Amino acid sequence: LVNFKNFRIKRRTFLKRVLGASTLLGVGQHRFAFQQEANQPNILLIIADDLGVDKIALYNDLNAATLAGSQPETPMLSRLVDSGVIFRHGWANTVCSPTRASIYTGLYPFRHGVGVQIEGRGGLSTQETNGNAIVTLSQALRQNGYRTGLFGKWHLGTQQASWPISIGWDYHAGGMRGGIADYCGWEKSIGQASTGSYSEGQTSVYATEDVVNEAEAWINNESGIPWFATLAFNAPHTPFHEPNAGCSGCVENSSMSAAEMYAAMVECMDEQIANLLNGMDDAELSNTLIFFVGDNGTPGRVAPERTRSKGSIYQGGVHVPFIAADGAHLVSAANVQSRINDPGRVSDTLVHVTDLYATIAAATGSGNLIGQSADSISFFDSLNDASQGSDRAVLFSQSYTDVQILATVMEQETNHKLNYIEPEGESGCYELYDINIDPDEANNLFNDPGVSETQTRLLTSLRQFSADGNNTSFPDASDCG
Ligand SMILES: [Ca+2]
Repeated sequence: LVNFKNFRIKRRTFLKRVLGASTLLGVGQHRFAFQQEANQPNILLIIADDLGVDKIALYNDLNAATLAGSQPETPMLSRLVDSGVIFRHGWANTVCSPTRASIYTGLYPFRHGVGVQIEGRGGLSTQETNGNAIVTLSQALRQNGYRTGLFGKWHLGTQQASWPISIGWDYHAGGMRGGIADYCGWEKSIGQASTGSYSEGQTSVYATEDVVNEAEAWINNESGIPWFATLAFNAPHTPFHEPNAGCSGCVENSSMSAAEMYAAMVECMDEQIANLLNGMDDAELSNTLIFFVGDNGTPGRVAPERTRSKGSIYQGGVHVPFIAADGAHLVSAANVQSRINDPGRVSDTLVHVTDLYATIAAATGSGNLIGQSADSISFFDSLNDASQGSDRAVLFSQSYTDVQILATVMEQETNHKLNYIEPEGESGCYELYDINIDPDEANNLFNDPGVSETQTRLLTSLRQFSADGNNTSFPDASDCG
């Protein structure tokens, strides 16, 4: 066992060196091209895989969800909240690929065309379903002088046209697919835009740690050039396992339950995020904006309700942790200029993962490069100024295949939520809930006379999303009962 451990450490060090060298080659072309401006903060976008609010104790105080057992300790996420804003109502789509496509394009699934998980063929296209060209967030930021790096999971296609390095990222190191076989033995892909190609190989570096090792090496490689780094952790997606005490390996023959493993995997992600931020120098960190989101709800096996979890249109499928933080507030130095005022606050402004696109574009002065996206609504002003909300009046999430449609809307005005459920081979039906007093969606109010005006508004909102090429007309359908 001791020998095995030693081997592992050596291998990690070796990989770090190799990857450090390759990163240098990848971005060398930009070395003298740009200088970081004061209005060009670094952007650290952190995506947790399969993490709903029901697993994050921070949301306990927000009366936002029934919490499931085995809460992970997440001190780093708490520090982020103390350094920024936690959003009470943040939504993703119901599963991985549609959410990731929405983050990177600022579009809803019916427009970017990724309706469900990508398995095998298919992938993110640079054209909307109506034929308009898509400018990815990374393309816009790169054009604005940013280095762009993706660390971890992609899951938006394995064909060249859909590769990250084909559509805006200078560098990608991680898994190309939806999951990895084993956190301590997985296939790693390393791609560089400068060569237009990937190399692949097996690695035994603990996947959660690898994301941070890669990001750290890449960030430290050049200073003075603004960067956009996406940390797309595999954690806490399956395979569930018990990480070792240092969050750098896997315990074999664990006696933990699935829920305990899941919680431990979240704790290791939190610890690795802390490692990255604690390792950054103050000047770098104070000029970095940080966003943290889950890509969909908690998986059924460890969720409070198996049938209302990841993949469903209920809160358990779409309601995710959503935090924005300013590195300036993580640094103790005086006279650091911050971009988020009144840190440590809770925001009731509705935010959706599509909004990260316009928000990050606004934060980096790249708004003129992203084109028109009515779907993505910047909440950047609400970060600067606690008295402001965003212009988002309604949240909308969906998933769809040729035979099944799920969609949901929630309005800012009343926080009532309308679900549309059309299973394979059946006609659609609706449910309506008051999320303020019924966050678990237990009391269906559809066709209740007391909410008739609200119901009409929500149906109108939902049908607005059926315009312009959506795949359903959201018919007059019955109460789901
Ligand atoms: Ca996911």
